[in-house]
Amino acid sequence: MIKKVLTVAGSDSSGGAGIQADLKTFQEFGTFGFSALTSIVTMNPDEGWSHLVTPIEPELVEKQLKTIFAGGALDGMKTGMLGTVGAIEITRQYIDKFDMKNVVIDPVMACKGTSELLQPENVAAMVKHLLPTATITTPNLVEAGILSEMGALTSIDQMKEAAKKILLLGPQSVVIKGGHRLPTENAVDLFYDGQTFTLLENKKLATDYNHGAGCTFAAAVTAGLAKGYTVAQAVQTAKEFVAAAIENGQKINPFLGHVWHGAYNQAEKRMTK
Ligand code: PXL
Repeated sequence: MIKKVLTVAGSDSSGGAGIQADLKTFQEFGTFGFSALTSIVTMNPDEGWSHLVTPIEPELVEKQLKTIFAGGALDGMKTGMLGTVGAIEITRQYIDKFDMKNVVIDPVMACKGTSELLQPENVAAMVKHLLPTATITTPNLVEAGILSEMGALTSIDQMKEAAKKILLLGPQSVVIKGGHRLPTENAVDLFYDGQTFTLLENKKLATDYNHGAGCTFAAAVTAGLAKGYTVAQAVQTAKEFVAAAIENGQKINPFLGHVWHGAYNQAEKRMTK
C-alpha cells in the first residue's frame, strides 16, 4: 500500500514553500500527499514583494481534516505555517483521535525576507499543543533561538544547549538547521534524539535560490518516516534531498529563486513525449 502523508500548512502562492513544497516533495518520495490548508500567503510584486498572510477559518480547516482522515490514520504528517489558534487546536484533536505517529512539527514563524514574526499567539499554541506530539521538530537557527529562549545562536555548542532545551518542550527529537546562517565553514545541522548529538555537514552552496528549503526539508523527513526510515535515516536523506534542491535552485521571478524539488530524482527528465 502506498504511504499516505499529510501537510497542515499554508499555501505559498509563489510555488516554492508551504503546501506547494510539501506536496511536490511527498510525490518525489513516492508517497501519497494530502493537504489541509491553514492560510494563503500572497506577495505583491508592485510593492517590493510584500507578504500578506490570509488565515483560513478553523471550521474550514476541520472540514478538510475530516475529509482527509475519512480512511483512518495516515502514515505520517507535518505541520508548517498555522493560520489560527483554532486550527492548531483542531489539528491536535485529529492527532490524538487517530493516534498519529510520524508527526513532524516544522515551527514556521516567519517567511524568508520578512523578519517579522507571524502571529505570536500561534507560536505559543503550536508549542503547547503540537510540539508534545512531535516525533521530530525542525527549527531553523532563528526559530531554535526563540523556542529555547536563548536568542541568537552563533556556535555549535549553543545549538546543542538549545536542542536540549527544545526537547524539554516535548518532542522526541529535534534537528536544528544551522544551514548557511551559522558562521562555520560548512553548512551544519544538528540532530539530537535526547541521547546523542549528530552533526550533519554539507559544503555551503553558492546560491541565493533557496526559497522553500525549510518546508522541503521537513516534508522530506515526513515522507521518509512514513516509509519506515528511522528518524536519523529520514533526517540524513532529507538533508541530501534538500542539498540537491538548493544546488539546482531556479530563479522563478525577479524577486526570488526557489529550490527545485525535483532535482534529487531529476524529475525534469521524466516526461519525454
Ligand atoms: O518558508 C516559510 C513559509 C512557510 N509556509 C508558507 C510560506 C512561507 C514563506 O514564504 O509562504 C505558506
